[in-house]
Amino acid sequence: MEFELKRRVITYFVFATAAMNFGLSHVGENQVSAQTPTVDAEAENAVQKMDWWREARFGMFIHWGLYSIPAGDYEGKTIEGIAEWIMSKAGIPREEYEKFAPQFNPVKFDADAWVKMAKQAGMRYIVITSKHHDGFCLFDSPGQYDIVDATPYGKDVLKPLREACEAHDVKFCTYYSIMDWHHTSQLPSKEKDGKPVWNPTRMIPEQKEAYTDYMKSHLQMLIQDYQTHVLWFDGEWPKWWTDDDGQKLYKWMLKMNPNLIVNNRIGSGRQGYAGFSKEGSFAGDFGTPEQEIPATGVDTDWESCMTMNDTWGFKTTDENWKSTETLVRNLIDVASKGGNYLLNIGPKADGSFPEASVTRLSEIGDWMAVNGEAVYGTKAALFLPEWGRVTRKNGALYLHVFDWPKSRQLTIPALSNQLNKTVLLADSKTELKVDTSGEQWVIELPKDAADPIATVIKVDVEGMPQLR
Ligand code: FHN
Repeated sequence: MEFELKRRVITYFVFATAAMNFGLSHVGENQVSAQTPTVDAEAENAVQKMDWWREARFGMFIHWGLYSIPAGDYEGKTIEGIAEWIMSKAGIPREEYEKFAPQFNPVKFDADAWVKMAKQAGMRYIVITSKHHDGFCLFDSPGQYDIVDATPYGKDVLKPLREACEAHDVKFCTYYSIMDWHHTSQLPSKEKDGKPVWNPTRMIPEQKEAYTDYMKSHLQMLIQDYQTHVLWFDGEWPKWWTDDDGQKLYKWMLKMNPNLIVNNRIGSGRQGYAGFSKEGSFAGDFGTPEQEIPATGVDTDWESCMTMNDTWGFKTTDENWKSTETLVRNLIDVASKGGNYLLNIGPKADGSFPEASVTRLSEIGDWMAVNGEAVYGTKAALFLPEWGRVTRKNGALYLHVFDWPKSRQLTIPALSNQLNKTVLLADSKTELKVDTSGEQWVIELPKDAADPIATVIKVDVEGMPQLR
C-alpha cells in the first residue's frame, strides 16, 4: 500500500461525536459521548484498561500454523491470494489437510529471538494466531488438534512466547478465529467441482452450543493460563454467529479479566475491511481497519493491521515486499490519525522469519530508536500538511517531514500554546528558529533532512498542542 500524500493543509480531524458512531461499546479517551458518562467502576476501567494499548501504538502480528508448510503451493499449483487460506482456496478436505500436522516441526523456533526482533523494531505488543480458520491450535489445547499432540515438535509455542514477552516487557496477545474449518460442528457451505467450499462454514444448528463451549474452553485457557492481554477475534462473518453471541462472549471473558482488551470482530458490527463498526452499540474495544488507513483522524480506539508483502501466512512466491520507507510512513500516518499499527510477520514452517521481514524490522527499529517518542502515546493531529504528517502529545507537537522544503522553511498553523523550543529529534542540541509573529508559525530548517524516510521536528510547548 503506497503511502499517498494528499495536498491540503486543512483541519481534517473528524471528532467522533460518540462511541456509538463507531459502534464501540466503551467511551474512548477524549471522546465526546452522546451519553451521560457513567461513573461506575466498570466504565472507568473500560477506559483505563486501554492506557498501555494507546501508549504502545505499534505491534507485531504473527500468522503461523499448518498453512506455513504448503506456503501457498498445493498439488503443484500456487493458490491465488493469502497463503493461510490454502485449505479453502485449494478446496482441501479436512482429512487431507490434517496430514500437514505430522510435518510441522519448527526446529528453528526461538521465542526469545522473535520477541527481541519485535522489541528492537519498536513494537510494544505481539498478536499471534493461537487458532486461525483452519482450527489448528498453537497452544496446548484441551483437544488433540494442536502443536503438542499432533506434531513431531510436540511442544507448546505460546507458553515460551508469553514468557519471552514478559522478559522483554512486550505485551503477549492472541488472535482467535470464530469460524473453524476443522471443527465437526461446521460444514463447508457447499461443494464446487467436487471440492469443499470452506468459507463461510455452515453450522449444524444443534451443535452451535457445543462449539461455543469448545471455543470458551480455548478462550479460558488463553485468558487464565496464557494471560493474553488482547483477544483479537476474526472469522466472525458467518451468519450463524450473531452480535448477541459476541456481546455474551465479551461479557463472559471480561468477568475473568476486566482488563482484557477485545477487538470489534467479536460481534457483527464490523463493516468489512474499513474495520469500524456500524452505528449502534456493538461489542469490542477498538476498530480494525485491514490493509488500509482511514483518510482522516479518528478520535476513538482503532488499529490498522497490514502485511509486509501481500500475504499474512508465509507464501514462498510472494516477494512483493513494501519498502521500509512505506512501512515507517504507514506507521506515522496511522499514529497521526490516532490509531495503532499492527504489522504482520509470516514465519516459515521451520520457525524462522523471512529474511526480507528481518531486514525491514531492523531498519524500522533504526528509525524508531531516534524518533519513537513521536509515535508512542501520541494522539490524532489537528491538521494534514502537504509535506508529511503530524502527531502530538502533552507538551509537544511532532512534525514528520517526508518532503524536505528547498526553501528551508516549514509553515504550520499557529498554536495557542506557549512555545518553549524547537529541535530535530535527530539533533536535540541545535535549536531551530521559529517566527511566531504571524497567523502561521514559520520554522527555519537546516539545509538537509536528517532522515530520508521522515525527519521529525519536535515543537516543545506548554500543555497539549491546540490550534490558535
Ligand atoms: O481471513 C483472515 C485473514 O486470513 C487474516 O487473518 C486477516 C488478518 O486480519 N483477517 C481475515 C481477513 O479479513
